[in-house]
Amino acid sequence: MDAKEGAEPRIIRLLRSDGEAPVSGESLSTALGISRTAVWKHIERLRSMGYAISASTRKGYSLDTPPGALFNGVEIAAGLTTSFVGAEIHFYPAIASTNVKAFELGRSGAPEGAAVVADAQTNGRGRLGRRWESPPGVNLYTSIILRPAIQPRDAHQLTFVAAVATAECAAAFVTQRPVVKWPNDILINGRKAAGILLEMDSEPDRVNFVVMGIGVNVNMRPRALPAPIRETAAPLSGPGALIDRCALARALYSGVEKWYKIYLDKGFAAVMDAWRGLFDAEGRPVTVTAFNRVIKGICAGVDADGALLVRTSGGKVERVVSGDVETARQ
Ligand code: BT5
Repeated sequence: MDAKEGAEPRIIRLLRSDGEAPVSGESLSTALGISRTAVWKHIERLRSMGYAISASTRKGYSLDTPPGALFNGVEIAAGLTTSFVGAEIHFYPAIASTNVKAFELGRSGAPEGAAVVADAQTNGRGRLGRRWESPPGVNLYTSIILRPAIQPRDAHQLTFVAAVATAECAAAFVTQRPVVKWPNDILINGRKAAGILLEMDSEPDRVNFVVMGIGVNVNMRPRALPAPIRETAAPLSGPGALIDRCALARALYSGVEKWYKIYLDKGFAAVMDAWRGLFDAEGRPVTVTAFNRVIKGICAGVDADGALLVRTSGGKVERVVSGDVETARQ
């Protein structure tokens, strides 16, 4: 486990703060308020994580690993500017599902904003027991614990918070305009670049915590995916230009914190205004599969509670709270 305010991200930050100049063990120990032996132990751990840190007895420590060259919790935390999202980062090279881990951490009292990140998931989950393809070395899989004082019936609203934050974050890394697909996908050029899985632990009248799981296809090439989704998935990065996953994770945490605060301070309507600006299916023919029912019609937008509205051929407007949508291409 790595924490933002833990010693190791701070050491990395300090070693990078003065260009190439070495930093003495003594100044690290003073800056961190820990003994020189403790500094040395942290340096050893950082080396074991893959950081190239050289030491000279006269000058001190130098770091030769450029920002973003490694993908781990220390590297994400070393440049993080949020106040609580990602303040505690639990990083795993491989894990069954970051959502499952975050749920366990939530149950054992992890604070709001604590995040789980994995380089690979062996059992990445989508909605309704579906699978989220999660190969190593290429994507971002993260789950954030939130503890909003809301009713369980309103918890689905946080899916829209996540979608706006993820789309806004994606927009900072790609030239194409990200689009949201109701209720939980982010599309680039009509292909799925990110998915959101919200899970909660609640009492009948209160939410104990929500796990906001976000999977982003960052550098994965679709040919790495199984055949059925090879045509429907896309990464954020274009050919030959990889995106720094640590920078993306930090941008995502900043976005989630920003939109979560807007949600708590200004209400769901403010989030939905932004979400509607990213939604392009209104007025287009849609086919919705919801609880084994298929509804065909024209998308009439999304109501104030985030339900999808579909005008069927008889003129009736159906309200859909959960389901999968296929939108005809324009
Ligand atoms: C989702 O479900 O889109 C939610 C995905 C959430 C994944 C994150 S990763 C971090 C956290 N930990 C987890 O275990 N999960 C969350 P849904 O709308 O049900 O879409 C699932 C469908 O998307 C699958 O049935 C496939 O068709 C397709 N799919 C699977 N993997 C994909 C990928 N990597 N990229 C694009 N599409 C994919």
